[in-house]
Amino acid sequence: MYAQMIKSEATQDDPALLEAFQARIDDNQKIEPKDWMPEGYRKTLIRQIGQHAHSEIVGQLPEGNWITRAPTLERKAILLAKVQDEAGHGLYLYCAAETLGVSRDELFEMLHSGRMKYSSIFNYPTLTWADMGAVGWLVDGAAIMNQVPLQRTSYGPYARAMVRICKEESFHQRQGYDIMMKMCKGTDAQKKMAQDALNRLWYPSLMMFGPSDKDSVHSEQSMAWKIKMNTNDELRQKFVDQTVPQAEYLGLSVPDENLKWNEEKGGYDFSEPDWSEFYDVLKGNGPCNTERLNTRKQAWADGAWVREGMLAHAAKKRIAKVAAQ
Ligand code: FAQ
Repeated sequence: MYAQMIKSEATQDDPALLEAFQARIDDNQKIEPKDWMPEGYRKTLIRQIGQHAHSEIVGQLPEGNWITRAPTLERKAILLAKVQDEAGHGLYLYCAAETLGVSRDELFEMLHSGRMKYSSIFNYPTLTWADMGAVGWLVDGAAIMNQVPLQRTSYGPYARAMVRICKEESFHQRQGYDIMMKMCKGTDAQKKMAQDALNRLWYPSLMMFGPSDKDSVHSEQSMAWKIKMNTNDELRQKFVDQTVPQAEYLGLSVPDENLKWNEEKGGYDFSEPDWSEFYDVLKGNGPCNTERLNTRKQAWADGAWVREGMLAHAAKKRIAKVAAQ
């Protein structure tokens, strides 16, 4: 792998290679780990896939908060399964990133030192059981809207990981909506709780798609390379158009007085999120940034004995193998 990387760096500026690479992308061919790729393509993928993997892992925390407090045994089992699925998604994605020549230890180090991000949404707290409904409905709903197109992304291992992830995210979204339905058909207090969850999580969910297109740094190049299939605003619009009728069905109101169907564009007009809040959360100043990162760092420290044990076991086996030769 290292030799291959050195070789690819030496040929980075070769216009013929770059042209042939772009032609493969334009022809919808998949790029596989051993294929030549521009360094920028490789780095962008590590950034996006790594950030995505971290989001799945950190994303377990707001829901993990409610496993011990789920209202019934059935709800607890469903939530537990969902949170375990998210761990699995993180693992597929770390594996996909590793095929690009970065190690899992390096990815964790970058998360823990703040050099790599995870989705802004997970820096908000989950205050009531209704938040479990709203996270499934809105957060998984937004994740699916973004990830279904990524099944066609140009990098083979990422596209294939997305296929399974999307199937599981659909189940997650349905279970979230099911919780919202129960709450909305329940007592006045339960419906109020559901409305409160929607009020708090609506704009953070819209932020999941990233800054508006005019402020997106990576979209243009990532779309040319088919690392991203849509712009941030395109997906945000699709999400609003899909979600507003679902809120209406629940009898809930979306907390946006500018929300209005626009016949001409065939979609809703809606208020932009507060982008200063978004950038502030990215800088580490969201309500839960410190708590989330500290929890992950603690988990890494707590797992040190497992890693050390496994390395010692592998070393022992290696010595035994050499001795037997
Ligand atoms: N949060 O130039 P762009 C899930 C950063 S999975 C934090 O537009 P790009 C499952 C961006 O990194 C959710 N940072 O960036 C689940 C860049 O900064 P950088 C995660 C954000 O990459 C559900 C800067 O802003 N999904 O939820 C965010 O082209 C329930 C400029 O932005 C994925 O990761 C943000 N929201 O577009 C788990 C999907 N938005 O890196 C548990 C794959 C932007 O230069 C419970 N990723 N930034 O320092 C993508 O599609 C893209 O990376 C975007 C951002 C669309 C997120």
